[in-house]
Amino acid sequence: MTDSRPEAAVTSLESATAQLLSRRSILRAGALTGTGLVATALAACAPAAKVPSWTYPPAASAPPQAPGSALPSDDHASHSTAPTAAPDASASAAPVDHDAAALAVVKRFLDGEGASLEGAGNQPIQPRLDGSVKVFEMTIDAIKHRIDAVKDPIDALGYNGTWPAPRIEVIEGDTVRAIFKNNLDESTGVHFHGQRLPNAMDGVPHITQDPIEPGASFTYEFVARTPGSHMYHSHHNATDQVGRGLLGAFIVQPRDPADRYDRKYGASQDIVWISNDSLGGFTINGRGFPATSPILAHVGSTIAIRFMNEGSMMHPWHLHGMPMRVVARDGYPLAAPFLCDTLGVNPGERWDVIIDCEDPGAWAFHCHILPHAEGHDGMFGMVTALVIQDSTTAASSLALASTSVDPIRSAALAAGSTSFVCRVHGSAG
Ligand SMILES: [Cu+2]
Repeated sequence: MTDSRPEAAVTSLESATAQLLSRRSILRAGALTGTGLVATALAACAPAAKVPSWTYPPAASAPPQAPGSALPSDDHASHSTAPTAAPDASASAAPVDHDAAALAVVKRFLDGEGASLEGAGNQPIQPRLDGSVKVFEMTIDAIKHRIDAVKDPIDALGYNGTWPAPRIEVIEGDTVRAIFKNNLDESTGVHFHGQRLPNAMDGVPHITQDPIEPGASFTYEFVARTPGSHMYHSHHNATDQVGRGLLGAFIVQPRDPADRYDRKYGASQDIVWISNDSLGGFTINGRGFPATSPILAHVGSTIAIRFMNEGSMMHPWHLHGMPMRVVARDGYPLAAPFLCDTLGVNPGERWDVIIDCEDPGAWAFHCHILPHAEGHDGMFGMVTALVIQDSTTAASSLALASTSVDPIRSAALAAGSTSFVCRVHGSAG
């Protein structure tokens, strides 16, 4: 997206990220106290709160509930109310300390956990030019990948060593040559999903080509004639290989600059958001909350998000606070863009949305299949936040950078949230 993100926006994002990192380093000492810090924060801000009844699904020992019975309510402890559905292994009795667990994971997000991890995927890759041909040299490797900073690294796969793969971006009409060297101990094939391709370049082993054997290479060459948001991924043993990370974004910018999102909609950020739901659980760009990246913007700015689903389940993406304007499906501009706040994205689909960042604050942005996003230990998986700062907040955030007030907290505070003031007490003020 380098040619569609104004320098100012990039600088702002990097500055904000730097603040997060700065704050994280300051907080590291606090983190050493572990649950003691959390307990202190909770004790400092929740003395008068009534302990709520827990209405999440029942304990396994709960008796079946008669059909038509009332739903659990605050008047019933969870162990006395039971839906008729079979107990889910992830459901449980009231957690020992839900608030502490939920707070701890949010603190990790505020501390900038995602930015602290090495091996970020979805980074732009620059081609080598062979005359006018844009050449991308790719390897296919077994890698160790971190979903977050706490879980053990997992045995994953990556193009050029990352999950998601490097983000390939070209211009409509470019000739693309992508050379894939297979360093795996199994065969594979690479499909450019959404492109109108010469059949021999379609990347389906035994249909259009022989498998790319271990140690071998295959060169895909085609004219990028289908503009929009597309993907590339394995098309061989794909449940496993894509599930383990052989996936990436392939963006074809329209030939006419006036049709690109920065010019067409005034988008100052063009964000690729690839979901997956296999190895490593529910992920956005290869990370699970709290290691997902927040989206940082300013009041009055406009951003574009390209949802891409490389998983095997539908995910309805829900933005709090303001609508999304849906402008393209599978790379094709919609004749009639529409507004929504929840957008289902099926496996293989790409949906592009434009968001006018009107209201300051830290707005949750998550999959609304709740078992993909939040449980009794707090939020996880497919969750991040759209953080919108107004100009005053942005200025104060910069001014207070040395005291480690981060953009997320600043935006939340400026928008009137008291939760962060209290709950993160002791970590940054
Ligand atoms: Cu989901």
